Amino acid sequence: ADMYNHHTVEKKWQKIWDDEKAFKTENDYTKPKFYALVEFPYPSGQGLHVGHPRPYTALDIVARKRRMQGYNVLYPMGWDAFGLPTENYAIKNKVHPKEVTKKNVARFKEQLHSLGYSFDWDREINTTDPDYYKWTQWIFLKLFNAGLAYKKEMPINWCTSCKVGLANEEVVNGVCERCGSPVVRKVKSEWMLKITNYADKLLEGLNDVDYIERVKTSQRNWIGRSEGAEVDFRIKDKEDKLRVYTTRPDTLFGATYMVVSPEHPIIDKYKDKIKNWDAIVEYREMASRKSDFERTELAKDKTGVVLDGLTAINPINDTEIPIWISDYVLMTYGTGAIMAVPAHDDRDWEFAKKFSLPMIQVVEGSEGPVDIDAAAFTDVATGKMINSGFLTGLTVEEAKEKVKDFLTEKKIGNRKVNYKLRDWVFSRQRYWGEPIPIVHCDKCGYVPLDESELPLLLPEVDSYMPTDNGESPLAAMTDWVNTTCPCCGGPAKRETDTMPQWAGSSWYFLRYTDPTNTEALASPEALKYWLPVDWYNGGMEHTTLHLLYSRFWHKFLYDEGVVPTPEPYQKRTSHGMILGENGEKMSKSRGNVINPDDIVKEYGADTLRTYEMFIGAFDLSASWSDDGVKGCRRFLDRVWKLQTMLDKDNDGYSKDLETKMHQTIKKVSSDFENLKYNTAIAAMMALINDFYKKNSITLGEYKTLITLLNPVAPHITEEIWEIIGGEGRLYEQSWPEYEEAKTVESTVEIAVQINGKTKVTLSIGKDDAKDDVLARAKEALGDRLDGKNIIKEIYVPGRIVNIVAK
Ligand code: ANZ
Ligand code: ZN
Repeated sequence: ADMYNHHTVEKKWQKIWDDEKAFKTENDYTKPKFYALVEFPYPSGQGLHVGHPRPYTALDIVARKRRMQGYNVLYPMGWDAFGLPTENYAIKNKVHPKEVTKKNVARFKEQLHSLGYSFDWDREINTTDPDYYKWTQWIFLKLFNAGLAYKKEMPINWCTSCKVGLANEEVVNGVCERCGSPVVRKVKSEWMLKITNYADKLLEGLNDVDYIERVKTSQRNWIGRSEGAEVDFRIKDKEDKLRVYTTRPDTLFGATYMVVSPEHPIIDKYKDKIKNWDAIVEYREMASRKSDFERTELAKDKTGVVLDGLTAINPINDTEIPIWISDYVLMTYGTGAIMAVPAHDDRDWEFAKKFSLPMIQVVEGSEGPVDIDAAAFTDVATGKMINSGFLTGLTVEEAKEKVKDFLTEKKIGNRKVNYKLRDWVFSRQRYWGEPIPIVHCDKCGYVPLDESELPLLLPEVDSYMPTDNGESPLAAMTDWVNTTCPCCGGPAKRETDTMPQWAGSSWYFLRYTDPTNTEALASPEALKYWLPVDWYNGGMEHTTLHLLYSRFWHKFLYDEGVVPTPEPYQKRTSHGMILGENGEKMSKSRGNVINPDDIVKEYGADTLRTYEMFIGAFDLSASWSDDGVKGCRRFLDRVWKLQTMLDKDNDGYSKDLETKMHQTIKKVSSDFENLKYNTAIAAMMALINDFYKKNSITLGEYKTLITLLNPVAPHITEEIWEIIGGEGRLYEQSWPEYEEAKTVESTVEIAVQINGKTKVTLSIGKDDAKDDVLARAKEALGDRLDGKNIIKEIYVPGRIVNIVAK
């Protein structure tokens, strides 16, 4: 055979697959289904990154394999195309974001096409398409009508230079991640979604899905459910009470001071009574410049100021204790105030040490005395109560329950469950997003548009520049903004904020099931058949935002009767990053970015696919290696050259490789399902070494090999299939079967002895008959038996032949 030419072969098959609509998915409800999903990309100006093909190839492998196994497979692709980078590019280059998006999508699509993915391109979706975002808006209206969307004054991170609200993750060391300008807090009225109403359902649902453990754990931590109590502390000689949230009400006798957040309203209320007001103001100033993350970092040096003039009374023993303000207490969690128990809490301990505040030990370890002067004692599992009045002698768990009952009975507190999860800030003051379909009327308040008014199109604007006062560019479009109230017909104004990028991706997997439906986001039949997604793979960085948001929307739509399953995704896996050769993240500034186009050009798409699967364990990050790429190309060349040693007449397996064939089918089949693409490829590499060793391969062996390899390297294998006269197309063939019994080695090496001394070894079938084995043993001994008198012939099955002779 000629050298393998990836240029012609890959183009040829991509065209045939397109022409034949090879991977078009029908909604054929009679077949068993398999819905494979990868996170749709943001079509950035940089084009495809080598990180993209890793998950796309992995699920393409599974999709192709399942098709060969007779499943009706849905493996779709689309564009998550609203968002900031496109808008910023549009501003800078004075082009419409629509045009930018179109150009970027075309480039991405061409790149993905060149990699030979089996996506059904007839189901392509784009979140910026009005036929698509009509339904994003429709879901928002449903949320609004269900009372789950509301407007609220919120302090947001405001970049003074970009003039945009930033997410917490976008603020690094108090400055804007993008431009480095200082970020200030600005109070703005924002749309919020009540994801917190679904906190328990989002937690419980995790028990019913097959997500990798670290995804479940990080969702659980993000939701952060904790059980505790609220307790009221009286302020001495004042009317007010200071309410705290604690997960350790058992330690109430050990509370030696209180801490309130610098933003706590009690501070302003007693302004006149506070003697060190200047110090308080100064401290609050400083705290306002820090992010919540910086404030609560355990390692940081504790700071704070005492509220001079106010004290509190511990309700359990009527002791008077001081009240401090410190930034380690957040206004956004619990009640914004805590009772400090320095003997048993690490942060309180550090604070007490720094300001020489008293400590009272109230829990004792089972292993004798503990030194609370050296560190806080935080063990709850074995602890017993001491110095605690009616609680003394109880275990921590018993004491918790008893105090909770006591607090409830005396009406000075109650049981309380808290969550770390916050409501979802759903407004963006930007142009390139879905318009929020709400108008504001002075008489009627916030009024939703009628469903028939959707999609509410994004109007053309003169400038995409955000405004100085923090309003969206849409606010300048007075023609569009001024409208009539759907409720009373009076004058009203449209909402000018747009939705965040997370909106379109919160339900896109529903749309793929029925992407052109004009009556509904998808038909009930299509949803019933395809849901849940059987396997969803995506980045770890999307575990807490996208994955949680989309589960929230799905659960809401389930409660509304729109979707048939309580969970959107049955299985979730995650891939590791591909790093540069130096083991660092690929970036322009490091100059270590690999362009997938270059690899496809030089070595071919099949090589890139094989390499990205062979690079290492799928869930771990891996460093790029040019040698690794070349090695994978060599492997494919070797598969190609097997044509030169083909035994065309044998459509079965050769006897000596039969076990190996069955073993390889078994291993590759199961590895593909278990994210072990690298070991599957290694098994195929080992198999072809065996063909090279004997310089021959049967037709049956070759067909099986290329069928197994087809999901990884679809072009070269399809070409070989055609050359060796395979019937039809390779992608239409059945997945190879193996027999369990034939995966175990059936031949054994036995020793052939004369008078107990081994002379030769012999390869026999485990089940071969005794007479047959003895005959072959004597033949193998050749002239060694000449002139000898055989007395006895012994065969220990599968182990030894011993000829006793004189
Ligand atoms: C007294 C106490 C004693 C506490 C003890 C802990 C250990 P999780 O599990 O995260 O819910 N806390 C409450 N509100 C806070 C706020 N707004 N900012 C910072 N810390 C706050 O943690 C609950 C615990 O975190 C609460 O229980 C409280 O400290 C603190 F030995 O109360 B604890
Ligand atoms: Zn009105």
